[in-house]
Amino acid sequence: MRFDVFTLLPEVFKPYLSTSILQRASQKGLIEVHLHNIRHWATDKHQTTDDEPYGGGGGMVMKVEPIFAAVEDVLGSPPPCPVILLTPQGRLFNQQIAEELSHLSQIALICGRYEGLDERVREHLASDEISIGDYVLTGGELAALILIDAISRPIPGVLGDPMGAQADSFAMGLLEYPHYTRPPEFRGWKVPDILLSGDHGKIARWRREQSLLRTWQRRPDLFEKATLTQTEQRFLESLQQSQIEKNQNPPENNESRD
Ligand code: 6GU
Repeated sequence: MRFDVFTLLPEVFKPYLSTSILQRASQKGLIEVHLHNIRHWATDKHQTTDDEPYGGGGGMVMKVEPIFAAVEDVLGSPPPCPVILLTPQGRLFNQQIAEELSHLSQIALICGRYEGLDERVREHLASDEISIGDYVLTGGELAALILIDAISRPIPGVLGDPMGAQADSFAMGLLEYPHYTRPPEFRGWKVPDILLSGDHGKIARWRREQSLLRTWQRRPDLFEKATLTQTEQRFLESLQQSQIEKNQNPPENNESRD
């Protein structure tokens, strides 16, 4: 998978990409991240990449020409791959989108900065727009890193454990079960006995039930898309039944936690 990132801040990508799993993925040739500084395609002597908005008002707008020049110079015209604009106005990124994009051989990412960018980039260069959540960042760089990370993980060989990415409960549409490692007791807080029992069948069942319980308590909205076995369906119904008996409903969503 090749990523071409167009940004005014290429240096912010390097520390994260040269660490741990993503670095190993690059060394193994599984991913390639090419960083392109949009400023190199600015044509005036001050290498201007932003300008005042037509119609007035505050803030600066990223200029259209350097972005087109950068993308067309690197990728050709028309680009042979999706060109994704990172913007809070895009469709909301999730695991399903990450997995779909992980099957592609190449993706271009354009990071907006300042208060905005010329609408013609959106209309005539980008083929997709993605947001990572309902909050506003100062630029698309962190969002691009998040996409690169989430899109790389499902690529075979990126995680050490070949089952790794599929076994993630989020990939299966649920929240993760609780994890523990040594010591078996810390400040009086014990690891659940079942995890020390050596009974792998029971452990697997406990984990699946914990995933269901957590999802039910914190993110019941995820059940709308998850596919459950009959046993899991029955476990969920027993949770609902015990809750009805206590006359208490699960939280609507995770905003009401804590
Ligand atoms: Cl992709 N960019 C910016 N600037 N802010 C965001 C975002 C992206 N996603 C959520 N907030």
